[in-house]
Amino acid sequence: MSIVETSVAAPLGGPTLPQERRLVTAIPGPRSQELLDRKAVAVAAGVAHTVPVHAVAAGGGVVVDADGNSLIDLGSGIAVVTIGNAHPAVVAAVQAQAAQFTHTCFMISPYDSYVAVAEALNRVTPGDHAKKSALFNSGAEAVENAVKIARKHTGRQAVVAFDHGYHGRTNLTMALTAKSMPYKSGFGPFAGEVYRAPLSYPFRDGLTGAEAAARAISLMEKQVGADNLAAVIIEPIQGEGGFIVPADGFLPAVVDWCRANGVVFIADEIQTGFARTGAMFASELFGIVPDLITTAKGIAGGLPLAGVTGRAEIMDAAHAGGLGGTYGGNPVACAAAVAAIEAFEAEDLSARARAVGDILVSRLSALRAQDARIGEVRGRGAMVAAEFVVAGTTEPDAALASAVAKACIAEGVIVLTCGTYSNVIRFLPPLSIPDALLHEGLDVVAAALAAN
Ligand code: PLZ
Repeated sequence: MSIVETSVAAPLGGPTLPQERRLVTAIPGPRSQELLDRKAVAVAAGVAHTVPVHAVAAGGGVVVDADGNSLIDLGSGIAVVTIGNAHPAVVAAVQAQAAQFTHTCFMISPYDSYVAVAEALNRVTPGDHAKKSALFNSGAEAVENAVKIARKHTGRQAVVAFDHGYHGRTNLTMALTAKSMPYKSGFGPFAGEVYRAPLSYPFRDGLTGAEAAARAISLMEKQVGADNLAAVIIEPIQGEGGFIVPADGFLPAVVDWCRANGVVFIADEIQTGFARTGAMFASELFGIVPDLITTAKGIAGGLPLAGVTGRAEIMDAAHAGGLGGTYGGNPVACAAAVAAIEAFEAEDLSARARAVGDILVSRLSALRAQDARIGEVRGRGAMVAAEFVVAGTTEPDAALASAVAKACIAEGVIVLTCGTYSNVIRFLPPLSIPDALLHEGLDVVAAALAAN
């Protein structure tokens, strides 16, 4: 019998769910375990999971599983449901659009919601220059297309990405991604003409922003050559790499160098975008205006959609028919994005992200003051992380990060790890989480740390 048929009646999702942590079985409970057994047989082993529960509903700040457990969500499905899972405006927009039509292919016959998303992206992204957008299905696909556009515009081929960078799992984006295991190992050969520059990682390199920028620029000049370089791509705050916030001045110096040398500066805001960092886009926090910006994740409240937005003259470099894809800018996903972007603005979710961030930083900093195994607490807005080290050193402690994360999950709190050295726990709660639940989640984190 299938797990769905044997499940307890699925509670309604979205904001109607009781906002509580509730454990009625061990994690995983028997119904989740049944699904995990089926998954192991039916789904390729490469598609792993970190939280062993079978989700049946989610909303506000909780995920409810098939056994009736209610877990506090401090991960938002990797920074996707920033506005809250099953946000009522997104649900209504999806239902209305799905009843109207589900697909025409925008390259065959265009429709309004795609154009509306492009207009909204052009309006809400940094800079007041003329902009255009193109829509795709996933973050990786947006990154691939940003590189295609930059190459066509410049007539150059090389691309520079950074240490600790993450840009996706497709062939070009694997080449751009820094970390081998699990993203790249055994999957080569990778795309050519990709070069890696050193980042600014204040906790580990002790450099000022200007010094770190000079180091990166020297590599670009000496090992690549500006005349060969189409684009520089960087996450304003590295996500998968460990929530690394560059030192002040690093990003502006890199942008200035790009502009002086005709290199397209691409900000990958797939994880940082849409109010996550306390601004609509993290670029604003660093005072930079990217030439191109890639978006996905938070854009559509959980529906798969991604975008490339940027200077109109760069975006228009690709010939008619040069960009597209069967599903890119699917009408249901676009309707969701229109509703989500409205909610970001109407609910002032950037302010909410800053308030959530204040709670995260003050609670985690208090923990750090008592426990030298937390080397650094860092982040912006509701994108905050704790980096674990061997006390008194900067030596990464991946085992501790993993043990604490596992203990939190067992106690009904979803936390995610990240980092090149796998020693970082990151906090990305949905902005719809009630403050009391966020505090309870952090109490569980504190207890898990004390017990390990
Ligand atoms: N660029 C900055 O964060 C996706 C990946 C999780 P896709 N990050 C989560 C995993 O293990 O696959 C991401 C990102 C940045 C690009 C991407 C890629 O976005 O929508 O996963 O393709």
